[in-house]
Amino acid sequence: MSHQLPDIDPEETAEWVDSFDAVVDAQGRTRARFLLMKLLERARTLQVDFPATVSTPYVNTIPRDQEPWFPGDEYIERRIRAYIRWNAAAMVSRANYRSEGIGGHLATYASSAALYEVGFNHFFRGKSDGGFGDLVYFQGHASPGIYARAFVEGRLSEDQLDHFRQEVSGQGLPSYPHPRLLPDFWEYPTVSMGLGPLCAIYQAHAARYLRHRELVDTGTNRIWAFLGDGELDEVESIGALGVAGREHLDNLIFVVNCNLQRLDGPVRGNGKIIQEAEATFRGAGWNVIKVIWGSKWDDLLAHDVDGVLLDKMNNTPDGEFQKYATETGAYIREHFFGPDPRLRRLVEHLSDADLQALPRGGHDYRKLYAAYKLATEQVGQPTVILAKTVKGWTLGPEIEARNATHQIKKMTKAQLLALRDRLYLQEEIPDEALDAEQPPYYRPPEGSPAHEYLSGRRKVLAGPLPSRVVRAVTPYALPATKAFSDMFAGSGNQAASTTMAFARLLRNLVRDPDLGRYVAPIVPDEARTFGLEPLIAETKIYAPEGQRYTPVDSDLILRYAEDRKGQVLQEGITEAGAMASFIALATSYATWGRPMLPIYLFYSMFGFQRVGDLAWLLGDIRGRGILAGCTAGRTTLQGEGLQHDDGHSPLLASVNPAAHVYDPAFAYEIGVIMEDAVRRIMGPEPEDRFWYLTLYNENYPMPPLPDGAAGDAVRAGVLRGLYRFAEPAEVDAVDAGGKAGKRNGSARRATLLFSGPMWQVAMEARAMLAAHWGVSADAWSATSYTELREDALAVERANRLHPHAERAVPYVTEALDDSTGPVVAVTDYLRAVPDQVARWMTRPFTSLGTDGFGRSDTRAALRRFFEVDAAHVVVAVLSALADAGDAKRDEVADAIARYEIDADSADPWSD
Ligand SMILES: Cc1ncc(C[n+]2csc(CCOP(=O)(O)OP(=O)(O)O)c2C)c(N)n1
Ligand SMILES: [Mg+2]
Repeated sequence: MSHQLPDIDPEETAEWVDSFDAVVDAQGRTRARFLLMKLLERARTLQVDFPATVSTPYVNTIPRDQEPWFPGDEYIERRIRAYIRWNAAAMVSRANYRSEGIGGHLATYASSAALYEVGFNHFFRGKSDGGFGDLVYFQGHASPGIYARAFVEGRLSEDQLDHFRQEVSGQGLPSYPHPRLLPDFWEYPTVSMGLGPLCAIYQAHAARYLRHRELVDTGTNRIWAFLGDGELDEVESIGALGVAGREHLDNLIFVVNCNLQRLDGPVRGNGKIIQEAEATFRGAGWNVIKVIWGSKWDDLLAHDVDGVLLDKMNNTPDGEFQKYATETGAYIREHFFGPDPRLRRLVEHLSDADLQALPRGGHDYRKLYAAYKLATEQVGQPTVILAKTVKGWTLGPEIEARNATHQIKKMTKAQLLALRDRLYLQEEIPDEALDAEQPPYYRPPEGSPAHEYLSGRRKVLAGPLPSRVVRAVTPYALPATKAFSDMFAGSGNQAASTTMAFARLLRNLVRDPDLGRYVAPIVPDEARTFGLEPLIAETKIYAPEGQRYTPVDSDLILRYAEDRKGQVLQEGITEAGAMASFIALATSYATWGRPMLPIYLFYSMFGFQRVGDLAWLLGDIRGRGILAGCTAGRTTLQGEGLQHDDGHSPLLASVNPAAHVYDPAFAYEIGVIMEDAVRRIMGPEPEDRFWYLTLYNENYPMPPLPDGAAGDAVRAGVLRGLYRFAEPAEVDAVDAGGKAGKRNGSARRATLLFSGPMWQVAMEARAMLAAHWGVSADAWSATSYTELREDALAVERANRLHPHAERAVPYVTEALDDSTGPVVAVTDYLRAVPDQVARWMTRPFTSLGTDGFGRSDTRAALRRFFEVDAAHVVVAVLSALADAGDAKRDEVADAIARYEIDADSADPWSD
């Protein structure tokens, strides 16, 4: 590298290199390394800019002489920690003795108790001062410890602890952080590993967005994310680190509990997870603080004049460190210190017991305090604290650092006694009180020093945590109907797609004088595909640093405009990131007391199937907002092929209990659905639900919403999921090739159901049925099979459980009852979508859909291939009529021949 730069003083350079060579020769590599490190440190002090090295030696980042004064009462904090440790273990154990197999975790919290307690006693801010406090993402498997602290604080009762993992009674404690099931307590779901850290990064990003846009003052609030070292394996954990580095999110702190173990065994048995993580985080622009060794190691390091201890620390793999955590002092002396006489001498003055008790940094309260303090003072960078701990710490030799530790859920009486002694709780938990199956809980009485201290600290730090608070806010004035009525007018002769209609509605919403600024449009990298260039030019892309360059299209009206106060979140090519951003804004009503209306538009194929787990988290966290799956439909998106053609997202969305799923065909349907959604999200009685709309890029003239009572009926039907779009067709003439038709009224009847662009197919088939086969069909827009199914299931249940009540009829059954003949549904998704309502059909029901892998071709070719074109709909109707004796088999055969259907081709979905 440097040889490409001119050397202005080769002699001086040679002198420096020679002296360095001499050090290596005379004093060895360790000393040479030391000198280099010193020089780099000096360079940093003198602000000589030099690219950061990715890793540092395996020692604490903060040297002993730079540790701040510890302001707490260490003795009493240790007592409090002991109570919490005890109650956490007792709760899980009791639950498992009572209900075999109910599960729970002992070892995760046991390793991270000090990590949390330093936070609770000195850093995490609550909300009792009217502020929003700190946003803390607790490691999912550490939840027993968080419940145990809430119990010690008096926030949870013994009875509640005894309902750990038994939620059905209504008063139980969820196994993990689930705001859906314990909405006054948990705030951020984390247990699906990787999603917590990802969401925390975007939470920090969204906090800045809200601040820059002057919507919420989030300036003093920190986001803390606690995660496991094994969790770093998840791509979601580390995939967005660059966002935090790039945007200088110094409101964000990660604490990684590096107990060197995951569920099965060591995280990096042959390597060093802390060193690997350090390099990853540093490379992404994070401030890294390593807390590896407890205070007792400081003296040893101070005497390590030959650097042999440091070498040993650097060269010992994690698997070995795990082993030391299970071994005696003699073993450690022999294997860690033993091989090198200089090392052995370093610990001559220590007994075996001393050696065994040399603690790791993550259990050393002062070291952690120093790290947290530094992290909270860091400016311009997010911080990660990598704290080395022992998994199952204090739980005794049969549990600590064992490979099976994660799975241990019950403790024997002997183990509990040992734990009690280790925690010095003989007075609080006397022998006679200790029953293995029902170990007692312990809460320090009110007025006791521990209780006073504990509540005093939380008072200073603005109240308890976690605590989910939904503040009452004055509802916004909902957008004037003009924003929506634009959708109701139709497009005349002009062809438009539902995506274009939606983009226009979005622009109307953003321009709304009351609601507009709270709308947060989100896209990964597809704004152009969805026709959002005008929106970008108008409201600009959020960019924390503004636009520091002249955009290439600066002379155009539709230019790529970035701004510190920009409204559009263009998150780059990261569906997971965009979804995490959406989640942060979808919950800002709770987090920041500021309801927002996030509207996330994505390529529908890269929606639920890509980030389905985040969508599940969105339901858990009670998010409110609009998801729009654009370029939807397996045959409507032409020319893209198998990995782009979405033929199943409405089905994937339908399994999410928080989702309202709609598949609109026309602009006015979008208007009706969105008007309802905006009211239910932002209105006076908001619902903790989200909406999923599929949007297409096929252009056709958009019909208007009918006026008056007819329009009202359509509106109601659109929201319920089904309404009649076209009356039964007139059948007054039958062409020469067809069978004898009858005049309308006595003609054969059928009903066609369509959704989205398949309305064209249905209407064409309706005309062909009338003209060629004397069948009068009506056509219905099925805007949501999922809503229809939910209604039908509710009715079915009510009927089942109330045998004497009058039989209620599901909406879908009732609606379709006023016509006759077979029902044929045609969808651009797999047939399971319309089949959601098959069970409530009182007429013969056939569904045509696009099962199988997508293909690239023209729409016409694809619809023929997947057997969802008008000809196939006609054949399906005739076939059903023939089954009912209302048509001859010959008619079906004639239709197949007439429309040139290859009846002997293979199923399109068979490969
Ligand atoms: C996405 C996902 N995959 C798997 C699991 C199951 N699981 C729970 S805890 C765990 C190991 C956790 O190890 P680590 O992150 O190191 O946390 P520790 O308990 O050691 O602190 C696994 C695999 C999960 N909860 N989420
Ligand atoms: Mg771990």
